[in-house]
Order: sequence, then structure tokens, then C-alpha cells
Amino acid sequence: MSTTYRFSLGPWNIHPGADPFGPPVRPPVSFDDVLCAAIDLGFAAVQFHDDDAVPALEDLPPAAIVREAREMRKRLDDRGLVPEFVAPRLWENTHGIDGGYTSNCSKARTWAIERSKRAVDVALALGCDLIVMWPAREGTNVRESKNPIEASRQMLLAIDAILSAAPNVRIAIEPKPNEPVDHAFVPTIGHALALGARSSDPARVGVLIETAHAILAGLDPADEMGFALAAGKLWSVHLNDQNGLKFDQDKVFGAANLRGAFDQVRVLELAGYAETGRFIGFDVKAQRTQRAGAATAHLATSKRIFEMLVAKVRSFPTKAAAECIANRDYESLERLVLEHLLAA
Ligand code: XUL
Ligand code: MN
Repeated sequence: MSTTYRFSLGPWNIHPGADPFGPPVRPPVSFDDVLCAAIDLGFAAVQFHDDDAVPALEDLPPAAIVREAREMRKRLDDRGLVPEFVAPRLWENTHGIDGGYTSNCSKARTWAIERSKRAVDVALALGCDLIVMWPAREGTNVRESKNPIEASRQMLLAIDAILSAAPNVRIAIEPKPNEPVDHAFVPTIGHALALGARSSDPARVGVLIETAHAILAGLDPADEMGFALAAGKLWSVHLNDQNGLKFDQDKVFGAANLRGAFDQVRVLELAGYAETGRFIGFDVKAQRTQRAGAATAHLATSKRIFEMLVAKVRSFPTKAAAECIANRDYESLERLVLEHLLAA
């Protein structure tokens, strides 16, 4: 059992800098360069959207999808990297314009499930069993446009369809309350775990918690993690930060709320997360103004801050804290935490 953490990143974390108001500001980075960056930064695993691993997978027959995924697996193997998960990217396809699993169009719903099953084929050929389900457009911009009761049933149908695609495949649901839609149908960890519990095989459904998504839901990310950890369901994390209720900012871990970041590391430490061998992912975005040469600095900083906070958690004066708690002296506890965070 190791107390050393293992880190993962997705190719979308090395981003050309486009935002809704402007074009890319850096040249795109090739997948090989993403892999080189992962190694240079000390990351052990790569997270994939299905079409990161097999571009144009919609146009390929199943055998070709498996062949290309195996080639990708070799590229990882050759570099000593492993895949962490595959996520079906339903939100960028015209079929998914109104959502996939909960679209009002039955053809689109069928497409979404078929595409998700292809993502399972990709994952298995890559050598991983984890599918991340971010239900991006499963929600509404106009509430009256969908029936939320029906939508819950449709989400469950999709989960069961993915589970039935292979006996060993697992799903980690990554909830987010809004963006790109106004109201998402699976906004919190409680919703995700409730859906998993109602699935055909609850043991194979867990969650991925992203810091920013919890904050956007008005929740505390560390407590969301605690809730999932208590149920043995925290199968991955997307650590980052978020400055209040805005668009999903994907800031460097700790950049907006260092104490909140400390609390997330604390709960992971309390649960022995490192010993499970699961990965710490950073879903962080390079700032638009960053020059191309330094477009991975946000990943390096996030990892560095995480490691510094692990040291802070491990050196926390637990005895003094226990005394404060026993005396119900929470003002002294507050000061202890703040002084510990500020101490050199
Ligand atoms: C979206 C988000 C995604 C998922 C993977 O906000 O977090 O990047 O993490 O598709
Ligand atoms: Mn994410």
C-alpha cells in the first residue's frame, strides 16, 4: 500500500486557448506532445474522450475502432503510461444537439447509447474498465422542454445499457449543475449516487468529483468527496478551482480558495485515497494569455500545490486540534488551521 499519489491528465487540459469570444491563441498540441508533457510533468495516466483515443470513431466499423484503440494502447505502453478512463463525448456531435440520453428525439437517444457502447469498446481495447459519464447536455435551457421524470428514467436506461456492454465495465458519473445547459438533470453527487443505486448493478457505478462543479452547485467539494468516500464510490477526481458562481473556470488547484483545497486534500488523506491506487486528475485549463511554450504550467502548478498541501495535512497539529474540538473551542481551531496554512 502506497501513500504516494498517482496523477492523470486529459489532452483537453493542454488547450489552444479559444474561449466563446475568440479564436485559439496557441497552436494545437499533438497527442504525442501531450504524452511527452505527461511524462515530463510526472503524470502516470491519461484520461480520454472516446474520440481522443480513436478520432473519427463514428465513421469506423467496430473492428477498426478496436484496432486503433489497441494502437493507442501501444503508444501509452511504449512510454510507461496507462489509461485512466474513457468518456463518450456526446456533447460535440450534431446528434447530441438536444442532449443524448435525454434528447426529445428517440433517434438521438439511440445514437447516444450506441456511441457510449463504442466508448466501452475503446476503453476495453485500451486496457481500462472505467467509463466517465459527464451528462453535459442532459438537461434543459427551457425547463418546460423536457419531462424531468422521464429524463431520470432515460438516464437510468443509459447507465444500464453501458453496464450491459461488458461485465467488467464500471461507470463514474461526473455531475455538473449547469453549463452548457441551464439546468442539468444530474447536478450533484447525491443525484449521481442515487441513480447508481437504482441501476442494474450498483457495485459498478461510482462518481468522479470535480471541484468547480461542486462549487457551481453551491456545495463544498470536500464534503461532496466525503459523502462519496463514505460509500466507497469516489473513483476519480478532477481537482481545480472556481471563483464563485460563474462559468466553469477550471482554475489551478488552490488558486481561488487555498483552504478549500487543503480541505479536499485532507478528506482524501482521511480516506487513504492514495492507497487505493486511484488517480488524482487535474481538470485545469491554461489561461488564454499564456504563451505556447508555458502552456502546461497550470498542470505543474496544480500538482505542486497538491503535493504541498499533502505535506500540510500530514504535518497538521492533530493533538492540538483534538483539544480544541474536545473543548468546543472552534475559534482556536480556526486559528490553528489558518496559522498552519500560513506557516513556512
Ligand atoms: C466539463 C468537464 C469535462 C469532463 C470530461 O466541465 O469537466 O472535461 O471532465 O469530459
Ligand atoms: Mn471534469
